[in-house]
Amino acid sequence: MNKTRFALIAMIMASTTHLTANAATFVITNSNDEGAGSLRAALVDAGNTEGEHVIILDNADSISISSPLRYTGTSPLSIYGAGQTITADGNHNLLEASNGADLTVNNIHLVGPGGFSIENRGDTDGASGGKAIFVDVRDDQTGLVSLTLNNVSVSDVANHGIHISDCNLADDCGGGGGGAGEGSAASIAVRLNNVTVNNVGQGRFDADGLRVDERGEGDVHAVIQHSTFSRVGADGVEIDEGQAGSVIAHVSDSAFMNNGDYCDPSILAALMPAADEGEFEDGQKKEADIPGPVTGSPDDGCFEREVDLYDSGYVEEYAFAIDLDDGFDIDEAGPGDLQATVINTVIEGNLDEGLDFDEEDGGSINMTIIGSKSMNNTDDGYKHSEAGDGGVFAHVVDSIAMANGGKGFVFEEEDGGNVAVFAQNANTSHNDDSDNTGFEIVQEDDGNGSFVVSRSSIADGIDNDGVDVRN
Ligand SMILES: [Ca+2]
Ligand SMILES: [Ca+2]
Ligand SMILES: [Ca+2]
Ligand SMILES: [Ca+2]
Repeated sequence: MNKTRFALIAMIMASTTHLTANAATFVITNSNDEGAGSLRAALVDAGNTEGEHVIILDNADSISISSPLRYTGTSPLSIYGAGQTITADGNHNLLEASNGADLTVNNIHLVGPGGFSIENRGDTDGASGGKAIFVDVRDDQTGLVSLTLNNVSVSDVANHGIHISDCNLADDCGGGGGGAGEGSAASIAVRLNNVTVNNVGQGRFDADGLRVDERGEGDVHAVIQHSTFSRVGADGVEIDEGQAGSVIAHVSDSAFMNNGDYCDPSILAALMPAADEGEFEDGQKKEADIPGPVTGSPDDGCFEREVDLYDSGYVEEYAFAIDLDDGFDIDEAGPGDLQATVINTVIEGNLDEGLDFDEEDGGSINMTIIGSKSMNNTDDGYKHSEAGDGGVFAHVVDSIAMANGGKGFVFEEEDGGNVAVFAQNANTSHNDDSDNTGFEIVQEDDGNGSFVVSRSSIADGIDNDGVDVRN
């Protein structure tokens, strides 16, 4: 052990041993998958004793594991690496806190077996697909559950890169406002600093870079800084908050790039029905006469099929689409707000929206975007939709939306509430067909709508439905 390492260990020990009488520090001295002195053994020992635990990987070698590293304790655990790589030799989770413990991980790389795609899935034959880090919140948990990652990278797992689940349905929780499941009274805090998530979620449908499922009472607090999410099969980051509670997210100096391509259009487009949409008069088309769900594809879950019927039961319209995903997706439902700040962040080349924030039921969207760029995303650059009571309040400062397939900046407000957007030094061009596509601000029904624009260049125009624009 060199002097620097020794000093670090001494410092960590000094700073933690006073925490509780039972606190234990484990120094890992070999890179074996199991047995005395291994990381696995330390996790088991820590899980069997009360108190705040520290594990220090003092062995510079990397570790190859043949099954998940599991901490079953409920006391906080901190793991300090020195840049080691932990590699999974199969399609399984790497590191789990299976009883909702607060978990802190520093200076470690977690790597799955890789090679996953829709044509080489990780969720067949009863497998669910490995995750790099999985924190499972207890059903009876209260207070705040925290996951803190510093200088951590995760890559090459089939399922979510990082998953925190406060939902009793585990991987079947589903996403979005319609997400199912029940959760504990606890809130979730996730802090990522200098975290790289790359090439994960390519082995199954709806597997994200960072996924937070929050149900029951409780909020999600997310702080993401100096972090990158790229080549994720589904969303770079997805936060799903259902029932009571809010989402409060702060993102700075980060990047969301080229995410959302698990349902690879270059493979699936040829499997779409020849007529992938249709609109009919009442009495013209029976449901049995339109294309049915796609079957026999590499993953039939990738095909969205929407059918609207007349009261008579005849088809009014139908449409098929391939389900692609976003750079950064937040869905907040039930009572509670969606508050977010996005600062000095790049959102580029994602296969659906760059940023897609939805708030429904009681509560508002409070959004601040500073010094950020959203470019070359397939749909909108930054999309915000609010429904139910509550409004949309947004500041866009020194930020760019350019060459997105949809609109640049979208702020939609429905039901009770107002929409107020302020833009200063915003720059938009070449979004969609450039016909009033730089900003879209919508006041759907009752309430006020205002858009104040200062020192901005909106070359592709403004679509202000029910909204007053002031320069
Ligand atoms: Ca909860
Ligand atoms: Ca809520
Ligand atoms: Ca809400
Ligand atoms: Ca509203």
